[in-house]
Amino acid sequence: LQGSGLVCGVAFFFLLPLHSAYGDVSYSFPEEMKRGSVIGNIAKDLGLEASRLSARNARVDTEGNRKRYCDINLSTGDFIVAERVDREELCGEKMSCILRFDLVLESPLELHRISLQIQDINDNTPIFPKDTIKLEIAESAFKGARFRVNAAHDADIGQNAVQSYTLQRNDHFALSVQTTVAGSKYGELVLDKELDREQQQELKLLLTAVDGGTPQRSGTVVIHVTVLDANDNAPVFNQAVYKASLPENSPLGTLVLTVSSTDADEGMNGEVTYEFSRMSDKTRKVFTLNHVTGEMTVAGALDYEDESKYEMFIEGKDGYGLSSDTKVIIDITDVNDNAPVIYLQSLTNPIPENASPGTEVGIINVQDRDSENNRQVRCSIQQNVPFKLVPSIKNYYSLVTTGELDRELVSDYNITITATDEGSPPLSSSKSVQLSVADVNDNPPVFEEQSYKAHVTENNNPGSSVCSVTARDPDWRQNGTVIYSLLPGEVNGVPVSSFLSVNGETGVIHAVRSFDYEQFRSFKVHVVARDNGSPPLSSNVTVSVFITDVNDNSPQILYPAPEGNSFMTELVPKAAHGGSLVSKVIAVDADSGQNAWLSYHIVKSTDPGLFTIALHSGEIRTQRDISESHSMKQNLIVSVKDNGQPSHSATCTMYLVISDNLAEVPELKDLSYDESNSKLTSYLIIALVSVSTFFLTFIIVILAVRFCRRRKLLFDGAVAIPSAYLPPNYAEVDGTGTLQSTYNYDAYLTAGSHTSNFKFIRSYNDNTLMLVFGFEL
Ligand SMILES: *[C@@H]1O[C@H](CO)[C@@H](O)[C@H](O)[C@H]1NC(C)=O
Ligand SMILES: *[C@@H]1O[C@H](CO)[C@@H](O)[C@H](O)[C@H]1NC(C)=O
Ligand SMILES: *[C@@H]1O[C@H](CO)[C@@H](O)[C@H](O)[C@H]1NC(C)=O
Ligand SMILES: CC(=O)N[C@H]1CO[C@H](CO)[C@@H](O)[C@@H]1O
Repeated sequence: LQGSGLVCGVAFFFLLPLHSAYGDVSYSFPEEMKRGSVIGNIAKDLGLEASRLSARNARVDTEGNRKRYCDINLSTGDFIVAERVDREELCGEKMSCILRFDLVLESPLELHRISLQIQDINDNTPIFPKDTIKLEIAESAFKGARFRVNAAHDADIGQNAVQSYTLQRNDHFALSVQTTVAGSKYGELVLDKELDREQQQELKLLLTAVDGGTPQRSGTVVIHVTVLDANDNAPVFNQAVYKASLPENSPLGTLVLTVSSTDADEGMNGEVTYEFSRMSDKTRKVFTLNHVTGEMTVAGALDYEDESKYEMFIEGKDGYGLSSDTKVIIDITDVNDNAPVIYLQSLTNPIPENASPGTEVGIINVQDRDSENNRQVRCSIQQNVPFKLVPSIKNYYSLVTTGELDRELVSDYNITITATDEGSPPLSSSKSVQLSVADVNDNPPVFEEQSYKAHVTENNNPGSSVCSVTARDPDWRQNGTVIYSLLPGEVNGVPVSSFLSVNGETGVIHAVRSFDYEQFRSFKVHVVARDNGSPPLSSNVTVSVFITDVNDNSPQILYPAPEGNSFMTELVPKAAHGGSLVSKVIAVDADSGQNAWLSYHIVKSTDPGLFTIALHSGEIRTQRDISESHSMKQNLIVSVKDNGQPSHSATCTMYLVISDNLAEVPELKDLSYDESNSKLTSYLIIALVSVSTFFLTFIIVILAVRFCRRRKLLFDGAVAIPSAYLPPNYAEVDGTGTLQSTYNYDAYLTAGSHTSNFKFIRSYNDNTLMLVFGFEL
């Protein structure tokens, strides 16, 4: 029952007074005293005899199996500390901590209660639950925000427990110490100045808790403040303006530049993505931007000539949409990618061949779309042409001639203009210009020969060709078209045109009439070759016509006179000896050469053998002596023959009278002379009359035709009279006997030879030739 009473005594500890009246004793003693420390003297306090304690077997009992914290010195009666007493262990946070003992004495049994109040000493320091306190505070926290810090714990109680806290000096936080309802104290960090994660990402604050004991004890903890990011920073580009220079024609995918920005924030707040903000559509097609890396690459064709500078803005945006932008300027540098282009602005084509050196033929413009050196263009043409390029203003060049042109040598030029720029590598282009040289009539026709000789046998057919002349003119078309004509002139007082005609186109020279070698043997004409240019150029050549003889004339016997006209008689002396010259036959032949080489023969004679005739001289000689037996009248028929092929001959009769006296000769008369004379006169009269009549008729016809034409004009005669139509240079000659107008035709020797000086009309009878000279009606 006592034991349980002691246990219960703990429960109503507060109710009991320390010094109870039942012989009990109370002590108060600090904890943690050394073993053997004397708490008090029980023997004295209880009034017991110390010497008897041992005898009475005094002992201190504790309840249960609790440790024996205290004991009694039996020899002195002192109540002493037997074991270390730790108040905190025994009583924790209880304000009152009382240990109860029983002092048991035997013989007689005596029981005394001893209560020992353990006094707290400041033997514990304030302790924070963890070594470090981690606090995460958003940087966006406002001033005044409070953050509670776990309280420090001190096992001691009362004044020895945590009394206050102190915070290490810092910029941002102040400490406010709070007391709970239970009375314990804790600290609160009060944000005194806003945090900036970007400035200071974490803070370490030393918080010290102190108790109220003496000596004072303290415990510290490190408050680790991590400043949490708030998206309070926009991305910031490293450069305000990015500049890059890029050659044109850079391949797709070429990296242009990389923009980068930093965002002081972290996490999503600091994750920057890039995109184009302000840019033209054109620019948009040419560049792409990697949203994550900020690499800008070429995505389209870059053409310096199209656009030499690109400007755009790139926006950098963080995860929560804060953004900023930067300007990007990209300069495209020129690459020599455009060949020069040659424009032919004007061209004089064809150029007349007489253009003087230095004549401007064309204007050329050269353009190169590149810039600077790449657009510096040099222009040239090939060497071997008489042209050059003269630089003019800007990129203009004049194409001028450098020398004389001669169409007859070179009529076409292929001028290749080459333009090369000064880029590296240089580009060039060329253009071919066709130039023709226009003809100028600068070449007179030139005869192939210095002079021409023609041989014509006489009695030729009118219209037969005599020879032909050819002249060449290297000029073009009409400037080189040669027309032949005869130079007017006279041969023996007769116009040359009555002898020859020339075909204006072919140069074939025709005889207009039959020539007679016996009339003239040669003549000269001048043939003019004239071109058709304007003005025309001409040259002339001499054509010598030699008429060759034909045996067309019979020998003509001059003596003796032809038969019938006179009876010439030669007297032969009777005494003539053989070999004496009797007479001579004289004959001539109009032909020449062999054709006129005459031989004489006696064809028939009265007394053959009496006379001989010299073969070539025609001298008639006696062969024998004349004798009486010979007949007085001797007739010789002499034939005179030329040597032509075939030969012609004439005969005559030589009357010889062998007599010494002329009176002996009978019947010598001459009648025919007068008769023929009067006949000739009457023929002449008739001829005169007919010519006069013809002439008169002719005049009348001309007048009539003229009159008719005028009437036609006046009265607008609708009736065409085909027969009255006459070609301008053609004269129809009325049939008045001499001309056969019934069947005449225009005997142009060559078709279309209107350029011939004359025409002739051939009558039905092929042998008669009429020449009609230029009567213009
Ligand atoms: C000029 O050039 C053209 C084509 O380039 C060619 O057909 C012609 O034969 C050339 N002419 C000359 C005279 O070289
Ligand atoms: C002939 O030459 C003249 C100048 O003398 C020129 O005007 C004309 O065009 C030339 N004719 C031809 C067909 O070339
Ligand atoms: C004929 O040619 C010569 C030189 O060849 C020239 O002197 C003369 O004037 C020319 N005659 C005519 C009529 O053209
Ligand atoms: C057991 C014990 O502590 N005895 C002590 C009691 O007191 C005397 C005198 O002070 C000591 O000598 C003993 O040793």
